[in-house]
Amino acid sequence: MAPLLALLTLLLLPPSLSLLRLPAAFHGPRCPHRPHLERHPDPGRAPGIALFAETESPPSSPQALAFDLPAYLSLHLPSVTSALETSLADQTVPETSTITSAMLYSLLAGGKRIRPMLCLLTADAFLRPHAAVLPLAVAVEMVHTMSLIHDDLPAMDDDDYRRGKPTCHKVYGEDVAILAGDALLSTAFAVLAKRTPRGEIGGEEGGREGRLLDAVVRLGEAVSATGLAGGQVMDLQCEGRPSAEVSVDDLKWIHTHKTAKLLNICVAASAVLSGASPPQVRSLELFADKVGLAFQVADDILDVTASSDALGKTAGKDEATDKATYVRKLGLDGAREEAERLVREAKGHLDELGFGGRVDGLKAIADFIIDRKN
Ligand code: GRG
Repeated sequence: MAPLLALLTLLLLPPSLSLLRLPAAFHGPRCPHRPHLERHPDPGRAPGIALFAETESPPSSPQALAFDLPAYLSLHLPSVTSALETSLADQTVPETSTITSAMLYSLLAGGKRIRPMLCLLTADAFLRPHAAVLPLAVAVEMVHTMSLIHDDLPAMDDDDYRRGKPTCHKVYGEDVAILAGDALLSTAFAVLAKRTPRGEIGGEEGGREGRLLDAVVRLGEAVSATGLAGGQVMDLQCEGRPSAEVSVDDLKWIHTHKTAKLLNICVAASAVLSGASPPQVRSLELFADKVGLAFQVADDILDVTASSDALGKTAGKDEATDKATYVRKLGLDGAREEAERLVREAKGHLDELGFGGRVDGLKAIADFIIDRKN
């Protein structure tokens, strides 16, 4: 219990950031069917980052019990947090204080840090040092944070709360929030390309720059029309249709692109930088694609079973907006079975690597993704 309390204290340390209020100016395309929702969480809490400490019941599968994820986090999360905290140091001058403050506000607002952990756990599976993949971990968290900032904008999901705090545009205005997202996205590529220590990259010595280039390309593709951006557009289009007209295949396409692609790049690029062979990278991609879908099924379940306070964002929103979800399509029990099936199959792809216990951390995080409380 003591290590869990220590971890909770560590994770809840607030960043000391100034909250500037600036005028909003945004004229993006409107999407229909977005009634304003009144329910919202208590802005004083930042539950996202405390998830492992707050988990009330132990994870259900024996795999998760075998690997001590909270202990792993307490050991390795500080290096990620500190890399995120210092990631904008070279961009921070008096003239940039507004935008860097908005970027850091969202980047350090909390969050489960699942994506950075996937990067580190993949390097562990290949017995490689974290140094090679830490810039990748920072880069994917920057891209993820950008996607949350943009997702919360009035032109998209129109949310007031994220990670238990007012959304970036509520604090800084839509104009600055859009630009903060843009800057996080482009900085992610700069961090990955510039800060990855060449000497720590795995594989043949002559192939290291090529491996880094491969990782950069994968990150670009993950955000492209066949990645996050395309998945989000399809999601917006489906939101405008009655949920009965949206098929399970549509949902699968949306979430494979909108959610799974970013998890895919975490493990695939980390494996590439760790010296993995193409078949090994492929097994990890299949793992991440299934975990990514399971993640979304779990999100849909939480939307109807958890409170806004526990989620750190508005709960019950899917139901209120007649959004097509796995719960609507499969029922609550069917959605739970689907999540379990996906995670079971995902773990099967890890076993293809023949790494034995070295993939237990990745298995534990897959279990956590469907057992989580927020
Ligand atoms: C601007 C090029 C460009 C792309 C962005 C807005 C957008 C396009 C995509 C939306 C992507 C999105 C918000 C996907 C949802 C992914 C998801 C399940 C988020 C929640 O992840 P958690 O639970 O969040 O890991 P925390 O806060 O814990 O990090």
